[in-house]
Amino acid sequence: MSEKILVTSALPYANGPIHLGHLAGAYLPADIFVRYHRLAGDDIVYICGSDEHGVPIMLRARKEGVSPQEIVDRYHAIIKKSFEQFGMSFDFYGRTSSPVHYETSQAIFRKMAARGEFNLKKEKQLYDPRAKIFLADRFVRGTCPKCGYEDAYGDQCEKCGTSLSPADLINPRSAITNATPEMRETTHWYLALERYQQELEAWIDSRKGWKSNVLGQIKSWFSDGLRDRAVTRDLPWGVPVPEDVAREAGVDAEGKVLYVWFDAPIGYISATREWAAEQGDPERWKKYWQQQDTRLIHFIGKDNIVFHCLIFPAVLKAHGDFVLPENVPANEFLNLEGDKLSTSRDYAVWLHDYLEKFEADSLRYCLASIMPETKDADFSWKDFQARHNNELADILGNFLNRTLTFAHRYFDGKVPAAATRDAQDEALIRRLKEAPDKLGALIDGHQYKNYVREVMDLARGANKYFNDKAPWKTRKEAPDVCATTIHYCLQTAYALSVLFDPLLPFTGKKIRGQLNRPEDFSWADAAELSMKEGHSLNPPEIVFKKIEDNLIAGEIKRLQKNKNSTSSQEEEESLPEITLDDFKKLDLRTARIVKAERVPKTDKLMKIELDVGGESRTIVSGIAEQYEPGELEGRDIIIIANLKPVKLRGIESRGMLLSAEKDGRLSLLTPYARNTVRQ
Ligand code: B3M
Ligand code: ZN
Repeated sequence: MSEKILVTSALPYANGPIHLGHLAGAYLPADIFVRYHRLAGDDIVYICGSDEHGVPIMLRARKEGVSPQEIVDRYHAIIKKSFEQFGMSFDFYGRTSSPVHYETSQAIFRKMAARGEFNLKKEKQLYDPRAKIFLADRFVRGTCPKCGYEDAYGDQCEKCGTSLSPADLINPRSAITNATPEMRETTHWYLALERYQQELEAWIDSRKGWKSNVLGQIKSWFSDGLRDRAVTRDLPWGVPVPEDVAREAGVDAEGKVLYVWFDAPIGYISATREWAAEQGDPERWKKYWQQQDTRLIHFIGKDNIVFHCLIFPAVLKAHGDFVLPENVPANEFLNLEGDKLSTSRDYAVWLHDYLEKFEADSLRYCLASIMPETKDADFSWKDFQARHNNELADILGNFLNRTLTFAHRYFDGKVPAAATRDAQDEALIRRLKEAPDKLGALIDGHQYKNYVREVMDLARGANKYFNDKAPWKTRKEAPDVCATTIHYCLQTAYALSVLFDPLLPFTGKKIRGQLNRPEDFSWADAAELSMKEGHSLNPPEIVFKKIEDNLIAGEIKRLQKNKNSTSSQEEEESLPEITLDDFKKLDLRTARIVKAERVPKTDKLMKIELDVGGESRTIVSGIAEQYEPGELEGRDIIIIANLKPVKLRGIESRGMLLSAEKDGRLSLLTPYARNTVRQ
């Protein structure tokens, strides 16, 4: 029975190109899923678009001396084109600077305001008098009160990890103009998220088949307690707060816009509206968003979980009328040659660059094979080359080529007749009959790596069948058996073109071209043995040319250069040299963690009771996102014992624990003493 499915992929920010990490996270799995369900005959719509608001876009525009619209126009075009060339099969790729999006976001905001779903809060915020904008925490810099680092952000000190608010900073300055910010009063609308906690917990409990990495993050938000969240900002770029709503609330709407994470997910709805209008049926979007029999699935990266699993569902609930997601199969992150991707250091493989040198399907195959479904994964150029050469070319390509070449050389380029089947023929046919359901279930269950392994295994089995049947021998000794072998090899070649199609759409088309078969086919056709005796075949062509070492070496060299380089930002932050005397000022001591607990109403702070050589002391550290209290207690760590005490969230912190970043993760430094004295 056909299903009605609405699929979205996270809207990429239109202030830079797409890289491999984006593809492995929110885009490739979705495209495989959608392509499969289309072939399976389901009523599926795939929506995406550019996310064109937010402060980073504004800052980039300021840096380049152009308008934000010029930035988003540039990158919307680059992103859209590279997605098309990568085979992303969106039904509609929209953008959140479109008039339909403004109208849709404002209408949802208006209805929620009318239903009393917002709390209005007056607050004091830092204002940049030169840029004439209020500063989000991230855009205030200053000296960290804890460690004295002079480039701490308004929300966190990157050096000692302490979670801060702009008011904590010493000598605060605007990250945009360096001006000294002024404290000004402003009013914002807050989504009353707290009141939805119970309902959201029950809804999450009702979800089936959600990934543990997603549920884990959601549960930690629940245990911290959901708090109301501001859904408006004072910024010159964004969807304006509707004037009628502001007037009604007695607030001056001037310069107030919807928070980017309030309007962006609504971009899924507005893009579906634009799609429906393009279909000539403007109301058709409601069939997907406002009927409960829709399977709504959001494909995202793990950094977007809270917005898609808590905040956007709360908005949809608060508004009423909308379906909520069946699943949000968020992927983890993709690293690059063992290191974290870094767009600021250009330590990335950009999709539009890749496509100038390599085939889309080679990358689709490699990324799907290593997909970070439940844990971070690593892309390496050597592995990419190996998978292309040893699997795509040597297994799939080889089977196709030897089958078609044999059919042209000895059967006049036609499908030969099949005589009686033997056990090997039956076994192969059985695998073809079972494949559509088996592979379809893996894809529908978001097990993409398993799907890739199984479908390539089918190609391996086909090669084994060819070798075991040895048609080059039976051609002389038992021509009927030879004809049967090639007959079923051609059936298998067609089946593989269908079963690989969600993953390798360009290759699937090439194979069907060589088999002289139309592009009108369904998933179930893979099991139909539909290559008829006497059907004429087109001449064979190599489907996967090998990738040479020198091409890969060039890519690795480029990355190495960027890996070691530092971005201008990192150059600024590399610290000045110190002398031995400077170092001797540090009183480094080992300490045992006696007790650890999260500091209430903070995301990052942990209060830690220590035993420092018999003396008890308390420190506060920004490690609560990386560690659980329980796993810290009893551990020995190293602290700077003579750091000037500082009060954080009312707790006096006397010292600082030592930590370092390794493989993109925070690692606590711990003492290692040999048990025995070296002889
Ligand atoms: N643009 C964040 C990101 O690109 C954001 C996604 C919006 S999805 C509604 O990771
Ligand atoms: Zn600090």
